[in-house]
Order: sequence, then structure tokens, then C-alpha cells
Amino acid sequence: MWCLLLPSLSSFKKKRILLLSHSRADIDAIASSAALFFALKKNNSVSIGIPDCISLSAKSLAKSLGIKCQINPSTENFDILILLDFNSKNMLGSMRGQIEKFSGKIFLVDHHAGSNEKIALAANTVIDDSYVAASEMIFEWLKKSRFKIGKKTAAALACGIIEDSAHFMVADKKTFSMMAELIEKSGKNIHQIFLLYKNPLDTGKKIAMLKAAERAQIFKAGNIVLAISKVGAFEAESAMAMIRNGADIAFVGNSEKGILKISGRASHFALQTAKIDLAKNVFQKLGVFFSGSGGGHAGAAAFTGKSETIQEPLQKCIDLTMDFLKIKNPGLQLKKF
Ligand SMILES: [Mn+2]
Repeated sequence: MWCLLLPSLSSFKKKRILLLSHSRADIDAIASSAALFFALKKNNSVSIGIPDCISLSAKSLAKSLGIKCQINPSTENFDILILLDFNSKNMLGSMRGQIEKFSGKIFLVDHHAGSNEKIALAANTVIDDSYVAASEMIFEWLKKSRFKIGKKTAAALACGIIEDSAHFMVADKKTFSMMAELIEKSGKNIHQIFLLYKNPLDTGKKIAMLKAAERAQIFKAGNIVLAISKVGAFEAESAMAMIRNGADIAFVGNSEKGILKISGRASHFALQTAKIDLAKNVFQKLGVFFSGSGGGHAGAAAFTGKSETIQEPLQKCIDLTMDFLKIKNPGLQLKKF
């Protein structure tokens, strides 16, 4: 079990601890932070920090759980940093310099494929991409440390797992068995769990998703349907909506004041048959053309870079996808609809 590598959470006593996740913290990041906060606060002074900004739904979750998150806190008065849900320095945003200079102890727990960057000592770092969410890892760490998992902790971790598994699209049996336990401990049903962070009245999101569909450019390569589109905001949600609408691979983005943002999503079918990894095969390569960086998971990834227009980078995503698909099938043709 991964957490055997880290000290028991009960060994943290009278420490000043900062739980820090990645910039633009998502549900999994906040859920992991919240669970550790509830566990450690009894015997320590604990704060939750986030570099730069927090996603809207993660903000709703933090509010539902009654936890405070500080944007860009100073690390000066902390003995210990616990970094959650990332392992690349880029994800630290404007806090990068502070973390590089931090002289206390740093722990890192993450479920993304490992970068080669060293942020914490190897002995204090656990990166295991066999977990779909950092929340799953924290759940195991709490259990291993013999901490009682309260209702709020269970509900938070369930939210993290639901979101990072893309609503169980990438879940394995471990995920389902953890979810069964968490739902039971939370005292809530799945609908009540959703209400902790899903904002049903967010009309902006609904409109973005519909606009993405309205503006979609559609392609076909063999039996894979690809779609690209542009929206002013909610790229990730819109890309996911494109998958629900029938695309196998979707890229949705925007370019505002030269800042380029693109989210990519792939269907279960595309992941199984084409074995594409959007983070590795598309977004990591896109940086060469539109100076920036991308990452994430095979079926859900994002890119931030520079471009004055959106059409060209979206087209490049299609080209890079085709480059990958053609490795196995050199004769593959792209057809536009
Ligand atoms: Mn995550």
C-alpha cells in the first residue's frame, strides 16, 4: 500500500502545516486538502492554501464543507508543507519561488504520471497513477493512520473521486469499493453528494456547453469522431459535453488577450480503441507551437499557452491527434463534415 511509505498522520503533532494543492484547484485538490485538514487540525495548526485561483465548483465544495482556502499564502510560518494532486513545479503558479525556497519538511502525494522534477525528498514523495484521484490516496492514508472518517471527510473524498474518475468512466473496482464505503460513512446519497459542489443554477455553464455544440467543427478519422469548438469560458465542461453529445475526442478552447486555453476530453471508446493519451500525445506537443504547457490524464487534459487566435491551435490539436492515430494506421484519412 502506497501510504506505508509515508509517516502515519497521527505522528503529526503541534506542527504548523500548510496543505497546498495546484493552481486553479479542482474538486479532487480541495477534497484531499479538506480531508487532511479535518484529520490534522485537532493536534496541529493547519491551513489550506491554493496558488493563484480556485475553480468555481471547487469553491462551492469548500463553502459546503465550511473550510477556508487562502490564495497564495506565505509559507513563512509553516513547519510542514503537504502538496496534493500535482507533481510538476509549473502547477505551483506564482507560488513556485516560495516553495523552492521553503526550508521545512515537504511531503507530496499525487496520482498523476510522474514528472522528473524533484519537489520533495524522494522519501517524502508518493506518486502513484494507478489511483484515479488523490482523494483515493488520502482515504487510504487516513485509514492506515487509524483516523476516524467523519461524515464531512467522507463526503469530500467522494466528491474528489466522482470528479477525477469523470463520473466513474475511468473507475476500477478499488474506486467502487471505496465509494461504497465513503457513501455509507457520509450519510448522504449520491444526489446529496452532487449538491455539495454542483451548482444547478449556473446558467453561464449551460450556455457555454450549448454554444460549444453550436460552433462545433466535426471530423471523422476511421471510426473516431473528433470535434473542436470555442467558448468564452468553461472549456472543460464544454469539452465533456461534446463527448456526451457524441464526439470521441473533443478540444474546446478560447484565446483572450493572447492567452490560449484548451481542454481536451476523450470518450471511453477512443481511449480503449485508439489508446490515445491527450496529455502526452497532444497537449505536451502543442507547447512547441503555442508556447505553453499542458498536462492531465489520458482522457481529460488541458493546455495553457499563447495565441492570438483560437482556430489555429484547435486545428493543431486535430493534426497532432491524427499524427498519433496514423502511427498505427498510416493510411487513415481525416474527413471534415
Ligand atoms: Mn486529481
